[in-house]
Amino acid sequence: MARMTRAHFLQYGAAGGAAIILPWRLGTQALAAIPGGTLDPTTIPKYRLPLVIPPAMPRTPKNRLPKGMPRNVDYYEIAVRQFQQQILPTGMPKTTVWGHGSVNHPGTFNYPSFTIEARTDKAVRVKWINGLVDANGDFLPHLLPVDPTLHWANPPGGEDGRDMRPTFESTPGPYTGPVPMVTHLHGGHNAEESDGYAEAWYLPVARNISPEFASVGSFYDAFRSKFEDIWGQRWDPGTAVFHYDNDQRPSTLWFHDHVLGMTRVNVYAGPAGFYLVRGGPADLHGGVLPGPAPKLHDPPGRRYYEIPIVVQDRSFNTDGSLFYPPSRELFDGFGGPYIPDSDISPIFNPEVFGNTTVVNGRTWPVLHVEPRRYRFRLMNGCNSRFVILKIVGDPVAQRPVEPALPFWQIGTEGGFLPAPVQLDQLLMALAERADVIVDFTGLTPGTELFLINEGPDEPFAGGAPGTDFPAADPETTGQVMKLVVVPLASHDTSVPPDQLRLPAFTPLGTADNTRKVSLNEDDSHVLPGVGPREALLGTVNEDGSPNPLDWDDPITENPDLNAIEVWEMYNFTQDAHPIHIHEVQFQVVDRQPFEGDARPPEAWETGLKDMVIAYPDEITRVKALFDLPGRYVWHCHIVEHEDNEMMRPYTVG
Ligand SMILES: [Cu+2]
Repeated sequence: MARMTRAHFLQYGAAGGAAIILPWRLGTQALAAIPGGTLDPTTIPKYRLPLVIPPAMPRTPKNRLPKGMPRNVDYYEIAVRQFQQQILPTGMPKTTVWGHGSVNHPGTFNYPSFTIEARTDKAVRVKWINGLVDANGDFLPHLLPVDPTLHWANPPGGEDGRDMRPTFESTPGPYTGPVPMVTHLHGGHNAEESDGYAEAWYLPVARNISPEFASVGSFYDAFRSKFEDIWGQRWDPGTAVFHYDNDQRPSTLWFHDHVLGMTRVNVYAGPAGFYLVRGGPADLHGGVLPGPAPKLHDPPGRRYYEIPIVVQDRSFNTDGSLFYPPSRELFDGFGGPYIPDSDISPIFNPEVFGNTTVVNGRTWPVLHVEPRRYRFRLMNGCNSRFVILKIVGDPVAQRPVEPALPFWQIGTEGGFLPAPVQLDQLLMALAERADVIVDFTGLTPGTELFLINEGPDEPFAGGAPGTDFPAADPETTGQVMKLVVVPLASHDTSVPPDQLRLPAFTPLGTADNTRKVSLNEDDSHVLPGVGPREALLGTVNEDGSPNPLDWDDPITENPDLNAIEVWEMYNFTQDAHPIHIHEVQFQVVDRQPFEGDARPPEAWETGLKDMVIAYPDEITRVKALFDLPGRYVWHCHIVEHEDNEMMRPYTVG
């Protein structure tokens, strides 16, 4: 959904009727400043704090394991809590955020969360605790404005009104009640009861929650019973226990909230972390790749050469608090009428862009690197922003900047690529992961390099910076991290990336079925020229026209158990959407313009993936094996889209 351009604005202004506040966007620039908080991002000093390398998440100690826990399961008890963290540089205020931590290890609460280290074919079980309560045991309200007019979890609706779009007599303010949550392991090959279904949420246990409220989502009880029948472990109130078999290739997964209609604000507030699967025949032997990564019981001061890096955009207020748009008006100047006097939500913004870059929980950090090879596990953890990452010498040079060092991409969401791919830049959609090697060998200590972002400060529709869209502001969101070369302190025994042989994967066989699905955008049905209202998934009619469907329409995607299917995603919108299918790792087959010939996947898309960019006016084809029965979801990972109808349930078997 393109933010309103001048042409759009004039068209919509001409529609008349609606009260219009002139947006600041009507300037001489193509795009005006991103709506932000009271903290001017250009006043935040860059490269003051070191990059935080999240340690490994500790497990529940043996003497505290629940009765009957099998010995071969790694067991964790992980809560989400609210705390303060120095995200802005020292000397500036701390920020109140949410993050996960082990309840048995009080020092482990952090944004982003500590990393779960898992092994292929060794089960992990996590008791996920919604710990959003204060010291008195009262619930903590949300840190950010929650729009109650979406089709969302809606705990105040009680058992009859939960997981619905409520009706209102007058335009409501933000929801300030207890926060529902449910954790999804993104990229995991998991049974439905452990997948973190959007309607399997639960509130914290708090003493001041009205008995009228639903305390759990529509699917919580069914999945709890199923889990207890299979594994014999109870779900205590305010928790869910999920079991992950890790019967998948070594890969870079991550965990984050997935509650219906609130994921965007829950994730923006902080709780998310890496989950790395290692080992088995599809991994490389130790020492082939740069390492080590953090592991349990590491001594302090240990140097790491494998580092997970999550890039996120955020905005702040001068008191250090997170800023998230509190009104639709900040998106396109549309000041009402809102629901119930129209069909436009009052608070929800169709896309949200932050005006700072936060990396592993700090704005614009610095990483000291030795002149040797590093393995970076990069992830785009933004809400709406696509990034194009590059390593350069001058962070404010005219875009596009000449790269100083290449990335060697060795893996993606579903594990290793067939062969390393040398790239000048990394285009990363939301939730995409890039496992890369960067070789700093031979660089003189004192050399300064910069990781920059040349993606746009607006929705992405494909193309190149400077040609098809203005690159992100070089003073702010166009910068990510500084890399300073320090003297070599270790012997690098890793294999140079151009000589690496990566473990092969077995491609999927011929498809049993092909289905057409669609990506759509919808404007107001009652106010001419006002929109977008929401984005939707759907199917494709016989005549090739789109058939957009809501979250609660009957299920249309229902692969047979163990079927291999090709999904043809028709993107009828003007923007690229990053599409995620739960439970599977798929192969990208090809992309075909509505009018034109198909082209093969990009070189860095030739492994297994759980995310794919679907470009406007194109059919994007992916192929997957649906080998777990149950009810899952597929959705756009622009989390603002996901929260407002761009998600659909699907069933296997
Ligand atoms: Cu989308």
